[in-house]
Amino acid sequence: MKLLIATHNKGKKKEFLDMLSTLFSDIEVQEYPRSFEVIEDALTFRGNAMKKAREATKAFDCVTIVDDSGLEVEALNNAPGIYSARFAGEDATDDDNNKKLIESLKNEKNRKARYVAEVVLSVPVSQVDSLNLSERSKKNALEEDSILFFCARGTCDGEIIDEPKGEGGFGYDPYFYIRGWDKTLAEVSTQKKATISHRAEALVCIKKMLTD
Ligand code: ITT
Repeated sequence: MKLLIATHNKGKKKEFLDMLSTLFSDIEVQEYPRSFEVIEDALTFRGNAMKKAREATKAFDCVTIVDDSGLEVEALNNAPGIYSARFAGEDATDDDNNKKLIESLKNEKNRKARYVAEVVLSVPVSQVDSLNLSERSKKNALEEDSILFFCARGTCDGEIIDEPKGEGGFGYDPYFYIRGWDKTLAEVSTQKKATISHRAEALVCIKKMLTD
């Protein structure tokens, strides 16, 4: 099956590749050109994820997977949320965003946070046969403009710590601490992260919708 992983975030792409290869067989990944940009101007994770999926599927006419994801911090009224990639400004790096996060939480005792991912797998109606979907599983999708959209949300609970730990993961992972593991998400392998991650939870739901 040809699949477009429509993200410019290398960390996210690596995780998708790793998880998809265990969930689906025979995936041929399509190239996603750097020049293709979707303006993320919706006000929800779902809205932005649908917009990315819709525009990429129309442009490349291919089965597509996307997510819109982010970090919600309780003491910051769930900020940065949908603005997680640009918390410290339009062209912010992960380091800039992490610095702003830690500054924003200075003297704050409540460190509860969670990651959220809204994953969308979109399938042009003309290519539905390549997925061998049952009539029942097709009913799990929203249909719009001759595209089927399978959508699911996943979350991952943790706490924000002041000092980074670990070299793995991406984004806020070096500061995202999992108490039960006594580790941040940057200290574990991609495979271990996928046992609890927001992205993995959503993807497993989508896999269930496809095999219903
Ligand atoms: P694409 O839109 O091209 O996929 P992006 O990085 O802009 O790339 P989002 O708009 O969905 O993607 O923003 C997600 C941001 O949320 C990401 O840049 C990180 O800052 C943060 N984030 C989401 N999931 C994360 C994870 O698993 N680990 C660490 N940070 C994460």
